[in-house]
Amino acid sequence: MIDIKQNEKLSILNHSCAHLLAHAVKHLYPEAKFWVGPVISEGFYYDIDLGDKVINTEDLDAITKEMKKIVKSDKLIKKIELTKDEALTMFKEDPYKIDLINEMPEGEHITAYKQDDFTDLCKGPHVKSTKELKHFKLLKVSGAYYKGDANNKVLQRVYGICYPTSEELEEHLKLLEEAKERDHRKLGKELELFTTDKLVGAGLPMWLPNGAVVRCELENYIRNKEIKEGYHHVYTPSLGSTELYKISGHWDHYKDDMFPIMKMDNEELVLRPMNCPHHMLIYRHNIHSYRDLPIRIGELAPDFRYEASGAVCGLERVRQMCQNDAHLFVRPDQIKDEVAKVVNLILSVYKDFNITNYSFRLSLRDKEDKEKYFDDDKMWDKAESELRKVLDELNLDYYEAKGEAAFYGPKLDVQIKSAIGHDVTLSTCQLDFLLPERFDLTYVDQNGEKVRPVVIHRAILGTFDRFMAYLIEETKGAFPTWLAPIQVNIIPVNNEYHLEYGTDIYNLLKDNNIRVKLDDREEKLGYKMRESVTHKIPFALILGDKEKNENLVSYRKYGTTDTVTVTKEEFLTLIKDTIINKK
Ligand code: TSB
Ligand code: ZN
Repeated sequence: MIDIKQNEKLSILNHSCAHLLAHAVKHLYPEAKFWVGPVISEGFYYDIDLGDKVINTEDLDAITKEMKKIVKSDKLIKKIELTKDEALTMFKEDPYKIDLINEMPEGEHITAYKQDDFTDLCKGPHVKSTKELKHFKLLKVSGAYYKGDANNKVLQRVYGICYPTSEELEEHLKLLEEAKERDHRKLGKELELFTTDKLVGAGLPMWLPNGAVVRCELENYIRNKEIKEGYHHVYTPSLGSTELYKISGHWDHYKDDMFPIMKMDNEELVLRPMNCPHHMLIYRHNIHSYRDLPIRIGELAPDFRYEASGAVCGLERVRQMCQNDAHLFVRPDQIKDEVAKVVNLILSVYKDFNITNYSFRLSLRDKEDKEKYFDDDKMWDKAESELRKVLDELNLDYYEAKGEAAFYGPKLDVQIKSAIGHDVTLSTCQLDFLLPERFDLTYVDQNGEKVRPVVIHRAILGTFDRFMAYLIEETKGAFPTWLAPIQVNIIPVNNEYHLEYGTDIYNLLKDNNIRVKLDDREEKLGYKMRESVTHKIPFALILGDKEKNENLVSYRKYGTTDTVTVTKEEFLTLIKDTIINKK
């Protein structure tokens, strides 16, 4: 989907449309007061104070009608230049605008835009006439705190989108509709993959049996892949003492993202937000020689983060997650090779899942932000330039982002876009010179001296939670056969004659570790076939007289309309091959 903010022409159009919206609202609700109406990646919105009035869908229709009227009447949009005093006089009825004007520095060049009987404070630029705003749509309305502060009044935020042509608008609306269909929260419910319950809490989804099957496959898949790459897996506790996190630096730089302390007897415990400190201690448990490195410690580990309640989203952003985590303890001369191996592992996994739409982001610190980042410029400069150098040597296409690093070091993040447009990190590979220092980690080098290793933090699937959200949206819930909760759905044409044969096939497949279901309900064949499709089961087997008498099966693959008849042995070979080769 086009990022409206990144396109100058569309930005101007959408910004002008925000004014058009405010203009129409002012006609319908003369008492309305306006805060801001910015362009966003998805179009525009306007925050409006309507007293106690809450805008509903019918109101949106009425506002749309009024906007169309103004469009039709072809009002010229004129720029007005103002001094601060003139601006204060012009907007004296509008406390929010007065606020904005007062916040502007003295001598600031102020402009407003006027269209007929409506004038709004604005930097511009705008289109020339309201008639250019013909192809818009108001999308939704929600409450939004004034200045985003929960102590302030709730304003009505109306969202919309505008395009130069009706075709472009229609295309956009179609994509929006498709995205809604792909939303993992919707599909997760329909396919019974996960659920949430207020009694458990926000951001704490529960994986249902169907989802748990997929997760288990993912866990086995990545664990096996890592074992082949020389990783050793461990299990460590989800709790740690506050002391541990004071040593690691989490206490100083990550406390706000952690759940509060649990005090018991003389102990202070916290739920861990990351696994690094535990893994540092595992490394420290032994004495290491330079010959032992790299040491790769992996764990599928639960972590807990106090994500804002407004930010939690299905499985995509949760408060308890399970990381596909590992910490690699390497010698400085091994950094490049190990980062390369991590990148290759990411690429190989993406190939298996057919993930193609992503970008690499080099996440750097924000030098000014002393609270978020460990304060050691020398260390940061070294880590950032080292990681950048490695990425350049690997010829990786990446962009840089300031203020996105971890508190302990820079990251190579793999960014994807979720169905509802969130830009989120899936995989990550991070270079860290800090934690080895904080935990006094060493190995004995060739000269018998104790020296520091470097740590690479990495998560390939990120977390199983977020990866699952991504997979659901990418596959639209139609998982590849190797992951599907049910792989084969057996449908006897008529229970009376074909159930026994159906049961034989069921047992054959089950004995071969295929996840199979026998639909023995007294329902019509067509109904059962349709349901098989609704549940997105990769293979439906239809068993009637011919199949029973000749020891055959007829199968239909999800997403196709033709039925193929083969011997049951052939089918077994086919399905096993499909699963093993992740087809
Ligand atoms: C890779 N210490 C490192 C680790 O060794 C770490 O914790 N990195 S992280 O903070 O970037 O988290 C790893 C991955 O977890 C991210 O790349 C992202 O894919 C996933 N993740 C982060 N926060 C959440 C969340 N709230 N819900 C679901 N997944 C998340
Ligand atoms: Zn880590």
